[in-house]
Amino acid sequence: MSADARTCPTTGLRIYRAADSLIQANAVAATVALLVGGVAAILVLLTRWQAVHLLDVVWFYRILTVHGMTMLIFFIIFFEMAVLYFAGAVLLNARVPAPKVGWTAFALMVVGALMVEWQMFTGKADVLFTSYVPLRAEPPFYLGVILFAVGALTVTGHFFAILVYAKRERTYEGSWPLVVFGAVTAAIIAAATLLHGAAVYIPTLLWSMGLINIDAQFYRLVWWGLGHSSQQINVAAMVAIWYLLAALTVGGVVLSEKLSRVAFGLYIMFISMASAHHLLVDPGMGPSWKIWNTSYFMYMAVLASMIHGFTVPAGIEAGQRLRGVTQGMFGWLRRAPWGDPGFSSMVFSVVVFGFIGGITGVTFGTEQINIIAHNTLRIPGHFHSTVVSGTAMAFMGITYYVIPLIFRREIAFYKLAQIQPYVFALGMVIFSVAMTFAGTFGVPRRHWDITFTGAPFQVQFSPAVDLLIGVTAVGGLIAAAGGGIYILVTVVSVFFGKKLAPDDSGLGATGRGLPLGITHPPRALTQAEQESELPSTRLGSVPGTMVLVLVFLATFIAYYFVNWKLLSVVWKVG
Ligand code: HEM
Ligand SMILES: [Cu+2]
Repeated sequence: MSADARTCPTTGLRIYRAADSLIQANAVAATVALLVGGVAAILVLLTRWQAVHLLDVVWFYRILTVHGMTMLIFFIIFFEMAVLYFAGAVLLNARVPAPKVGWTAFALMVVGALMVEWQMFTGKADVLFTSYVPLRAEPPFYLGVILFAVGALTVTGHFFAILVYAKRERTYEGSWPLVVFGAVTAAIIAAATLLHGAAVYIPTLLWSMGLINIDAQFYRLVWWGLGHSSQQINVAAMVAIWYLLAALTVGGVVLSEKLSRVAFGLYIMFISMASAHHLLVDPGMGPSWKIWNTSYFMYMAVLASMIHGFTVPAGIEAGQRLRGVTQGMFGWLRRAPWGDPGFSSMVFSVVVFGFIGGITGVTFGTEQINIIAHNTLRIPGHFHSTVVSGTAMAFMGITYYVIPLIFRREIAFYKLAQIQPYVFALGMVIFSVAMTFAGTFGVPRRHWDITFTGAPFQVQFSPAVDLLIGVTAVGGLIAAAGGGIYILVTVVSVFFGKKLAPDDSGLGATGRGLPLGITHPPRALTQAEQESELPSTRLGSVPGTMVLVLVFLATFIAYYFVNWKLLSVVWKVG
C-alpha cells in the first residue's frame, strides 16, 4: 500500500490522506457555521420570547437571515460534503481522484459563505433565508450564494468521479453498500437542486444589479425547486447515516436491500413536485396544479420515508435478535447501548423526524389544510423537527464516530458527550411542539412583535399563547445548551483530544472516551446467522417494530383528522 493511505484499525477500510483531510476540513467548517448559526438562534429566540424581546426590529430580521442561511445552507451543506467524501472514498476504499479540485471547491465554498455573512452582518441583505423578490440584497450576497453552490456542485461531481475510479480500480466487492447508495441518491438530488439554484440566483443577481426584471411568482416557483429539493438531500443524507449508525452501533442488518434501494429511488423521482406545498397560497397557481402536485405522487416520497422509518428500526431489531437479544417485544430496545451517543442520536433522529416532522409535514402540505398553517409558527415548528431534530441530530450522532475514525482522537468530556443527544433532543421536542401549538393559535412566523404595538388594529391571541411562547423559549434554550455541548466536545476533541495510535482500534479498551461501537463493535454474524437472515425479512419476526409502526400510524391519523376538524371550524361547517 502506498504511503498516502492508512488502514483503519477498527473497520479495516483503506483511507487515503486526501479523503481524511477533505472530510476534516468540511466538518470543521460545518462546526464553525453551527456555532454562528447557534448564537443567532439564541438571539432570535430571545426576541420572539415577548417577555424578553431582545433585538430591535432591524436586527431581528438581520439575525433571522443569518440564522437561516448559516444553519440550513452553510452548516448542513458543509457537513454533507464531508458525508459525500466519507461515503465515496472511505466506504469504498477509494482514492480521491483530484484532491486539488476538492480543495478548490472547498475554497470556493468558504469564500462564498464569507461573502454572504459579510453582506448579512453589514445590513446589505436583510432578505431572510428565502430572499423573495422584490426584497433586494446587494449583488455580493447573490454572488456569494452562487460561489458556494458552484463549490458544492463541484464536490458532487467529484463524488461521482470517486465512484467511477473505485469501480475501475475494483476497490470493493459486489455492489455499493446501502449507505453509499443513499449518498448517491443525495448527490443526484443535489445536482438537480443546485441547477435550480443557478436558474434562480443568476437571474436574481442580474436583477439586483438593475439589469433585468424578475417576476415574483417566477422567483418563488424556481426558488422552491431549490429550497424544497435541498431538504430532500438532507433527508437522503440523514437516512444514509441512520443505516450507517445502526450498523456501527448495534450491527443493524438491512432487511431487504431491494426495498431500501427502491425507497431511495422514490426520493429521486417524486420529490421535486412536493415543492408545490410552498406555493399553496400563491395567487399565480391554479387549484388543480396545487392539488395535483401536493397529492397523488408526492405521497410516493412520503412513502419512501415511511419505508426507511420501518426498515431502520426493523433492521436494528432483527440485528439484535440475531445476536441473541431476544427478550420479549422490546428487549432489543431496552438492552440497546443507550450510553453510546451515536446510538441515542440515531434513535432520537428517527423518532422525532417521523413522529413530529413527518406527521406535521404531510398534514400542513395538504392543499386544504395549508391555509390554516401557512406562515404561522407551525411551519418553523415543523421544520425544526425535520432538519434539526432529524438531520442535524443524525449529523451529531455520526460525529461521535468520525472523531475517532477520521480525526483519530478520543472524544473529550465523554460523559458530557453521552448526555448531549438527550439534552438536544429533549429541548428540540419541547421547542418544536410548543411552537407548533402556538402556531395553531394563529401566531405568525417571522414576526418581530406579536403584540402589534402601535398598529392601527388590535390583535388578541388566546391567553394560552403567552405560555406556549414561554415554553418554546425554554425548550429552545435547552436545545441550544445541547448544541453548545456538541460544539465544545467536538472542538476540544479535534484540536486538543488525546491522539489514537495509528494501529489502535480501541478494541477492548474501557473507560476511555470512545463510543461502545468502537470499543466493543457488534459481533459479526456467523454463517448460520447470515443464512437465517432471510426468514427475518418476514414482518412477523420484528414484532416490536410492528407495534411501533402501528402507534405511528394511529398518531398520524389522529393528527390529520384533528386538522380537518380545525379547518371545518374556520369554515364554520359541521
Ligand atoms: C438550538 C437550536 C435552534 C433554535 C433554538 C432555533 C430557533 C429558531 C427560531 C426562534 C426561529 C425563528 C422562527 C420565526 O420567528 O419565524 C428559527 C428559524 C429558522 N431556523 Fe432555527 N433554531 C435552531 C436550530 C436550527 C438549525 C440547526 C437549523 C438548520 C439546520 C435551523 C433552521 C432555521 C431556519 C431555516 C429558520 C427560518 C428562517 C426564516 O424564516 O427565514 N434552525 N429558528
Ligand atoms: Cu418543502
